[in-house]
Amino acid sequence: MFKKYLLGLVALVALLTFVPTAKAAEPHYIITTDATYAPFTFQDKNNNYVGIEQDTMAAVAKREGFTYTMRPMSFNSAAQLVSNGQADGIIAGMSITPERREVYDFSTPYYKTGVAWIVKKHSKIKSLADLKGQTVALKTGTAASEYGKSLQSKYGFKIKYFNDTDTMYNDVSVGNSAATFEDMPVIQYAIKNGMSLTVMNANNPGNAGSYGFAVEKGQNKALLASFNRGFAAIKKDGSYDKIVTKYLGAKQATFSGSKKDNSSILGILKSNQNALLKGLWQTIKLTVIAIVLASLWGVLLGVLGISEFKWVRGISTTIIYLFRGLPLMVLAFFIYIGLPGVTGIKIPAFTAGIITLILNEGAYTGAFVRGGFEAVDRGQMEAARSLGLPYGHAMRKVIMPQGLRIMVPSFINQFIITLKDTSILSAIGLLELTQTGTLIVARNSQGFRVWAIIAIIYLIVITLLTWLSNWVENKIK
Ligand code: ASN
Repeated sequence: MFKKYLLGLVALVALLTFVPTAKAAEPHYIITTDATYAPFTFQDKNNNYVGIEQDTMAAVAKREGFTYTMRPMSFNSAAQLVSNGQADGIIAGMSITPERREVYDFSTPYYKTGVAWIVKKHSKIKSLADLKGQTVALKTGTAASEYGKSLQSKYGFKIKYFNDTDTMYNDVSVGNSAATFEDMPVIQYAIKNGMSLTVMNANNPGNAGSYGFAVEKGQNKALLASFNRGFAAIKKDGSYDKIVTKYLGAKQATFSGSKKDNSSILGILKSNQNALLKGLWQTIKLTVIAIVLASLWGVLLGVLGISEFKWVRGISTTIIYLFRGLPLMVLAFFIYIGLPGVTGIKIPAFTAGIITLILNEGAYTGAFVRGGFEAVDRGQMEAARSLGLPYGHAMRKVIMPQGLRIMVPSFINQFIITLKDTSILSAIGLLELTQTGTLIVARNSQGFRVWAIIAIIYLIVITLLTWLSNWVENKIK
């Protein structure tokens, strides 16, 4: 009897302690967005994501009492992460289309759009017919690119795909591509802020419907309902319109610094100092962690590769073959976007990036480590064994020290390659140095200066890394 009361009491206490906290805990969501889609989402000079969508999301979340992590990346990746359940929602200037309704559930529309076709200022191209034989730049996976593609056979142009809007614009403005297709509000904002392009169909945009916030079809119903409720409220009380005016009315300088800031390399360096430092720090973190772990993994693969046992050698050879053969970007997409769709386990972009580097760089390291060990005269192993040293001992005391010494230059080489390879991880939205460059160009349109700065920073870091490696090499000797 007493036991029963006690149990009841415990249950009551548990209920009282947990129920209120469970109620107080706000739901947390992962939301993806398109990193370079001003005025909807873009980065300001302090590396903060701003724009109509960012302010809208913040206002809705505050009203509805949820929190979220915003993950900016390319539109295509952003959409895929939601369609395979890795992220909960997407707000990325995403047109509500019938095809997409098969895969996503959309909120009430929040912005009307249309498709523009765009050429360089003072271009000789006057009509779509002039595009025959020319190249048109499109952005992967977007409604505007579908629209452009639907005109391809009629007008006979070639297509080149880009991952982000700004690189695509730049390709047209420097004259590599003759034209591009993009959403009207997005291109108009860019032109207003100095992009030297011209819209050819300002009064006659292609039909593209409206933008909506989206979740995976049939999933995250609570989030979608919250968005709709919150959006209706901020629309009603006028705060949504204020947000729109704030961005459409603002000069680019408000977000990207003054003209003076952007007219010299020094000015750009100064006004983007925080962004560049953050990007550099991310690149260094990725590089150092990847170098250490990939080297360990690579040495292990190398040791297994000269094992006494054939099957062990087989495992090592297969792993090296597999991960050396896969392009780094494919591997990154597979780990970050592909695998979680099947396993249901979400992997943060940074972790996915590190795993990608370990597997790829580790495979290369494994290959040269195996080669290095094999290069140590086989006679030495036999000599060591005939002196009575067991295999493991002979390996550690005789073969490995000599082998590793031969490999030092290869290691240094691999370290430098690893550093450079981190730039490929910008594709999965990691805000390292290269992605930082993309985002700075997105707001100030100073491609030449920004990429010169980024290139110099890489060269400086690579020089430091080489010095450090050489110093270690001399110490070893
Ligand atoms: N407007 C594009 C679309 O709906 C998305 C984007 O480029 N952010 O496909």
